[in-house]
Amino acid sequence: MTVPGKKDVKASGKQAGDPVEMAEGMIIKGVGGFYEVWLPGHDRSITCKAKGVFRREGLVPLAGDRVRIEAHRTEPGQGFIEELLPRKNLFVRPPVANMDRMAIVLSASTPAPDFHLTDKLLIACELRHILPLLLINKADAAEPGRVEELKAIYAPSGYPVITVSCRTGEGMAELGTLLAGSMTAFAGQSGVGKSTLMNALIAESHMATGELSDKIQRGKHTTRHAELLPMARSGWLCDTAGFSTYQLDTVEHGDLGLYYPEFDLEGINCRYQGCSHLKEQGCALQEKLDAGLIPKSRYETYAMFYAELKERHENRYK
Ligand SMILES: Nc1nc2c(ncn2[C@@H]2O[C@H](COP(=O)(O)OP(=O)(O)OP(=O)(O)O)[C@@H](O)[C@H]2O)c(=O)[nH]1
Ligand SMILES: [Mg+2]
Ligand SMILES: [Zn+2]
Repeated sequence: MTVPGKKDVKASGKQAGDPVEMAEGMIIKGVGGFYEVWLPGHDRSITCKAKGVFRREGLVPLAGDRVRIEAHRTEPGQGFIEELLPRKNLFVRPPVANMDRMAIVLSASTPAPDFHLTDKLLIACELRHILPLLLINKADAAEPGRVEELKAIYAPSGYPVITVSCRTGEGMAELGTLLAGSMTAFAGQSGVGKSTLMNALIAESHMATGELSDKIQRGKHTTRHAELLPMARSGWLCDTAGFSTYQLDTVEHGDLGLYYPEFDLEGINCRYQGCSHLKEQGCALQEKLDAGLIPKSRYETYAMFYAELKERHENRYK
């Protein structure tokens, strides 16, 4: 990383000769109380600590956060985070902020897809106005028909589904074009190939990718912290381990169906007010399911999440 000349750090309104200067940047990594802050326009990052005031206010700076920093002229590369700028959205676990998109990665071979995780993540995206994208990876190692089978589950939702392979390069150009210019979090089970995909998408990478061990079917060098990586053209990719399990967000169980676009609950006009769409006779959604218009896997996760949210609601004061 290059050390900047004085001229390329924004004027702070402070006196000339002042040992500190102010700048705006974005946290690309936070480990052990040290934050790597990217300074756009300077083409470098600077290591910062958070001011004590954050701890007192219970604020935790996150990867993806836009911040104002105070940089020391005398100690190049070191500074303090002064202020967190307003967030567009955030995830607590994993801790990341300001994502535009989420790439949810599924494997067409091993490990077998976890539809509960996938559908929880899709709901999380809907709630935060983050654009989800489904990536069916390892197309090279798939049984015949498997990719089509997975595509058919998500096609009715209208979410973009792209088939890719890190081995053959299939779909990678299309993916790179789609993600250019945005901040994308990669999510999905361990071993589906998130780090490998990101490695292929960025010019230079410091990420470790693990060979899937036959015994435990898990990447050996599993990603352990959130880190934003710059793409060659423009945009950032966020590698994080925390999205390989995800706790369902709290939504009204009665509204859950609204987060499944293909249910089209406003369009079908279920005849019952407050229909759960699970057991009522003559329910319009169940008719759609019987007609094969709703993928079974999607309806199954709906039924499971509905029960979980209803129970959470009933126990909310306990
Ligand atoms: N056949 C095949 N193998 C792949 C492909 N992409 C990734 N892999 C392999 O899958 C294994 C796991 O890949 P990683 O990129 O480490 O997976 P990850 O999703 O980052 O895993 P965690 O960091 O543990 O969450 C590695 O052995 C990769 O070489 C692919 O397109 N085809
Ligand atoms: Mg990884
Ligand atoms: Zn209904």
